[in-house]
Amino acid sequence: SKAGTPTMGGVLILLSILVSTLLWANLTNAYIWIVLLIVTGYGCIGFVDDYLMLIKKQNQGLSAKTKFFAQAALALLAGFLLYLNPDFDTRVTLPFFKHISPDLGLGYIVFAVLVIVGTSNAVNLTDGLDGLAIGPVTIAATTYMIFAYVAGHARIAEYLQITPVAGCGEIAVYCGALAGAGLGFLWFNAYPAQVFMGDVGSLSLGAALGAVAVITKQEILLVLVGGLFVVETLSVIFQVGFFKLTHGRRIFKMAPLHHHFELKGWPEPKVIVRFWIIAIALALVALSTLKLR
Ligand code: 57M
Repeated sequence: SKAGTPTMGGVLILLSILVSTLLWANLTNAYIWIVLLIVTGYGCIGFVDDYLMLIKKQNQGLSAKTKFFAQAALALLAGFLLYLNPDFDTRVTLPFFKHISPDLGLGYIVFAVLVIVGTSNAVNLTDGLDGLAIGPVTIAATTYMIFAYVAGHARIAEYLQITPVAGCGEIAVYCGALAGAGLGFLWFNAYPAQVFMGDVGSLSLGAALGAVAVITKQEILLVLVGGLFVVETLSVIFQVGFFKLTHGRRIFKMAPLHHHFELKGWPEPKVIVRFWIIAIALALVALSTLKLR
């Protein structure tokens, strides 16, 4: 029933993010260029993938291997650029524990790659029902807008005892651009969708959230803020693992998880809105870590 719905709406999301950030962020800030590199680079990977499938009418876009290597290479570059910044802290922040923050040193680059590539693919897996990905992406971007502002403000960061990151307040502008672009897209992607975002949108938005989590030093918290993406991804991992182990049996009617509920008979809008409710609740719990520690 969805055949014929235009896709690659992610191009519009990206343009909106780029224009807003270039207009309103401080362009002498290195973090801004790193997040722009990530969102544009992953957008290009997604664009090529969509282009091959839609316009060239190939059955498959980029191979999984090529896509993964391109994603990893870009994330590696971003991780390396962050590592080169003498002010950047290679300790990882653990939510709820203010005194435990393991220093990964050079290993932080690999950690950043895992966060960015993982989030990119998790958002891509979630993007299978109208508004299901863009809603939680917008919620997560708004949450990180607050974290970025707080971490970039020395006095507030000290008061809340969170890791201060000099210059990261500018990332709040970028998160605002992500959230605004997300809301604008949701207008048209809301059920019944007039447009899908395509890989150009899902891969780049996921990577953008991963990069923001790394820069604001709230990396592990992304598991909570983006909990919905994590659960969708785990549903696929468990489903495929169980299927292989048991030679054909399944845990869910179908993975990713949203298909399971659809097959149980929930109407599509019900699955979507309930998943949004969970995303909002998780974002609120994540925000509570500013005080609960
Ligand atoms: C992309 N793409 C959507 C749209 C969107 C390993 C396996 C879990 C992989 C997974 C997969 O291929 N995931 C990646 C999912 C597709 O949406 C397009 O893709 C873009 C995002 N990359 O922007 O352009 C379809 O999703 C629907 N859609 C909407 N509204 C939206 O706003 O309705 C998307 C956005 C669209 C549209 O129908 O065409 C997708 O789902 O294909 N594979 C799966 O998800 C498949 N699961 C599966 O095979 N499960 C097995 C495995 C895990 C063992 C199982 O459980 O047994 C499902 N894919 C589909 N139908 N299409 C199966 C059911």
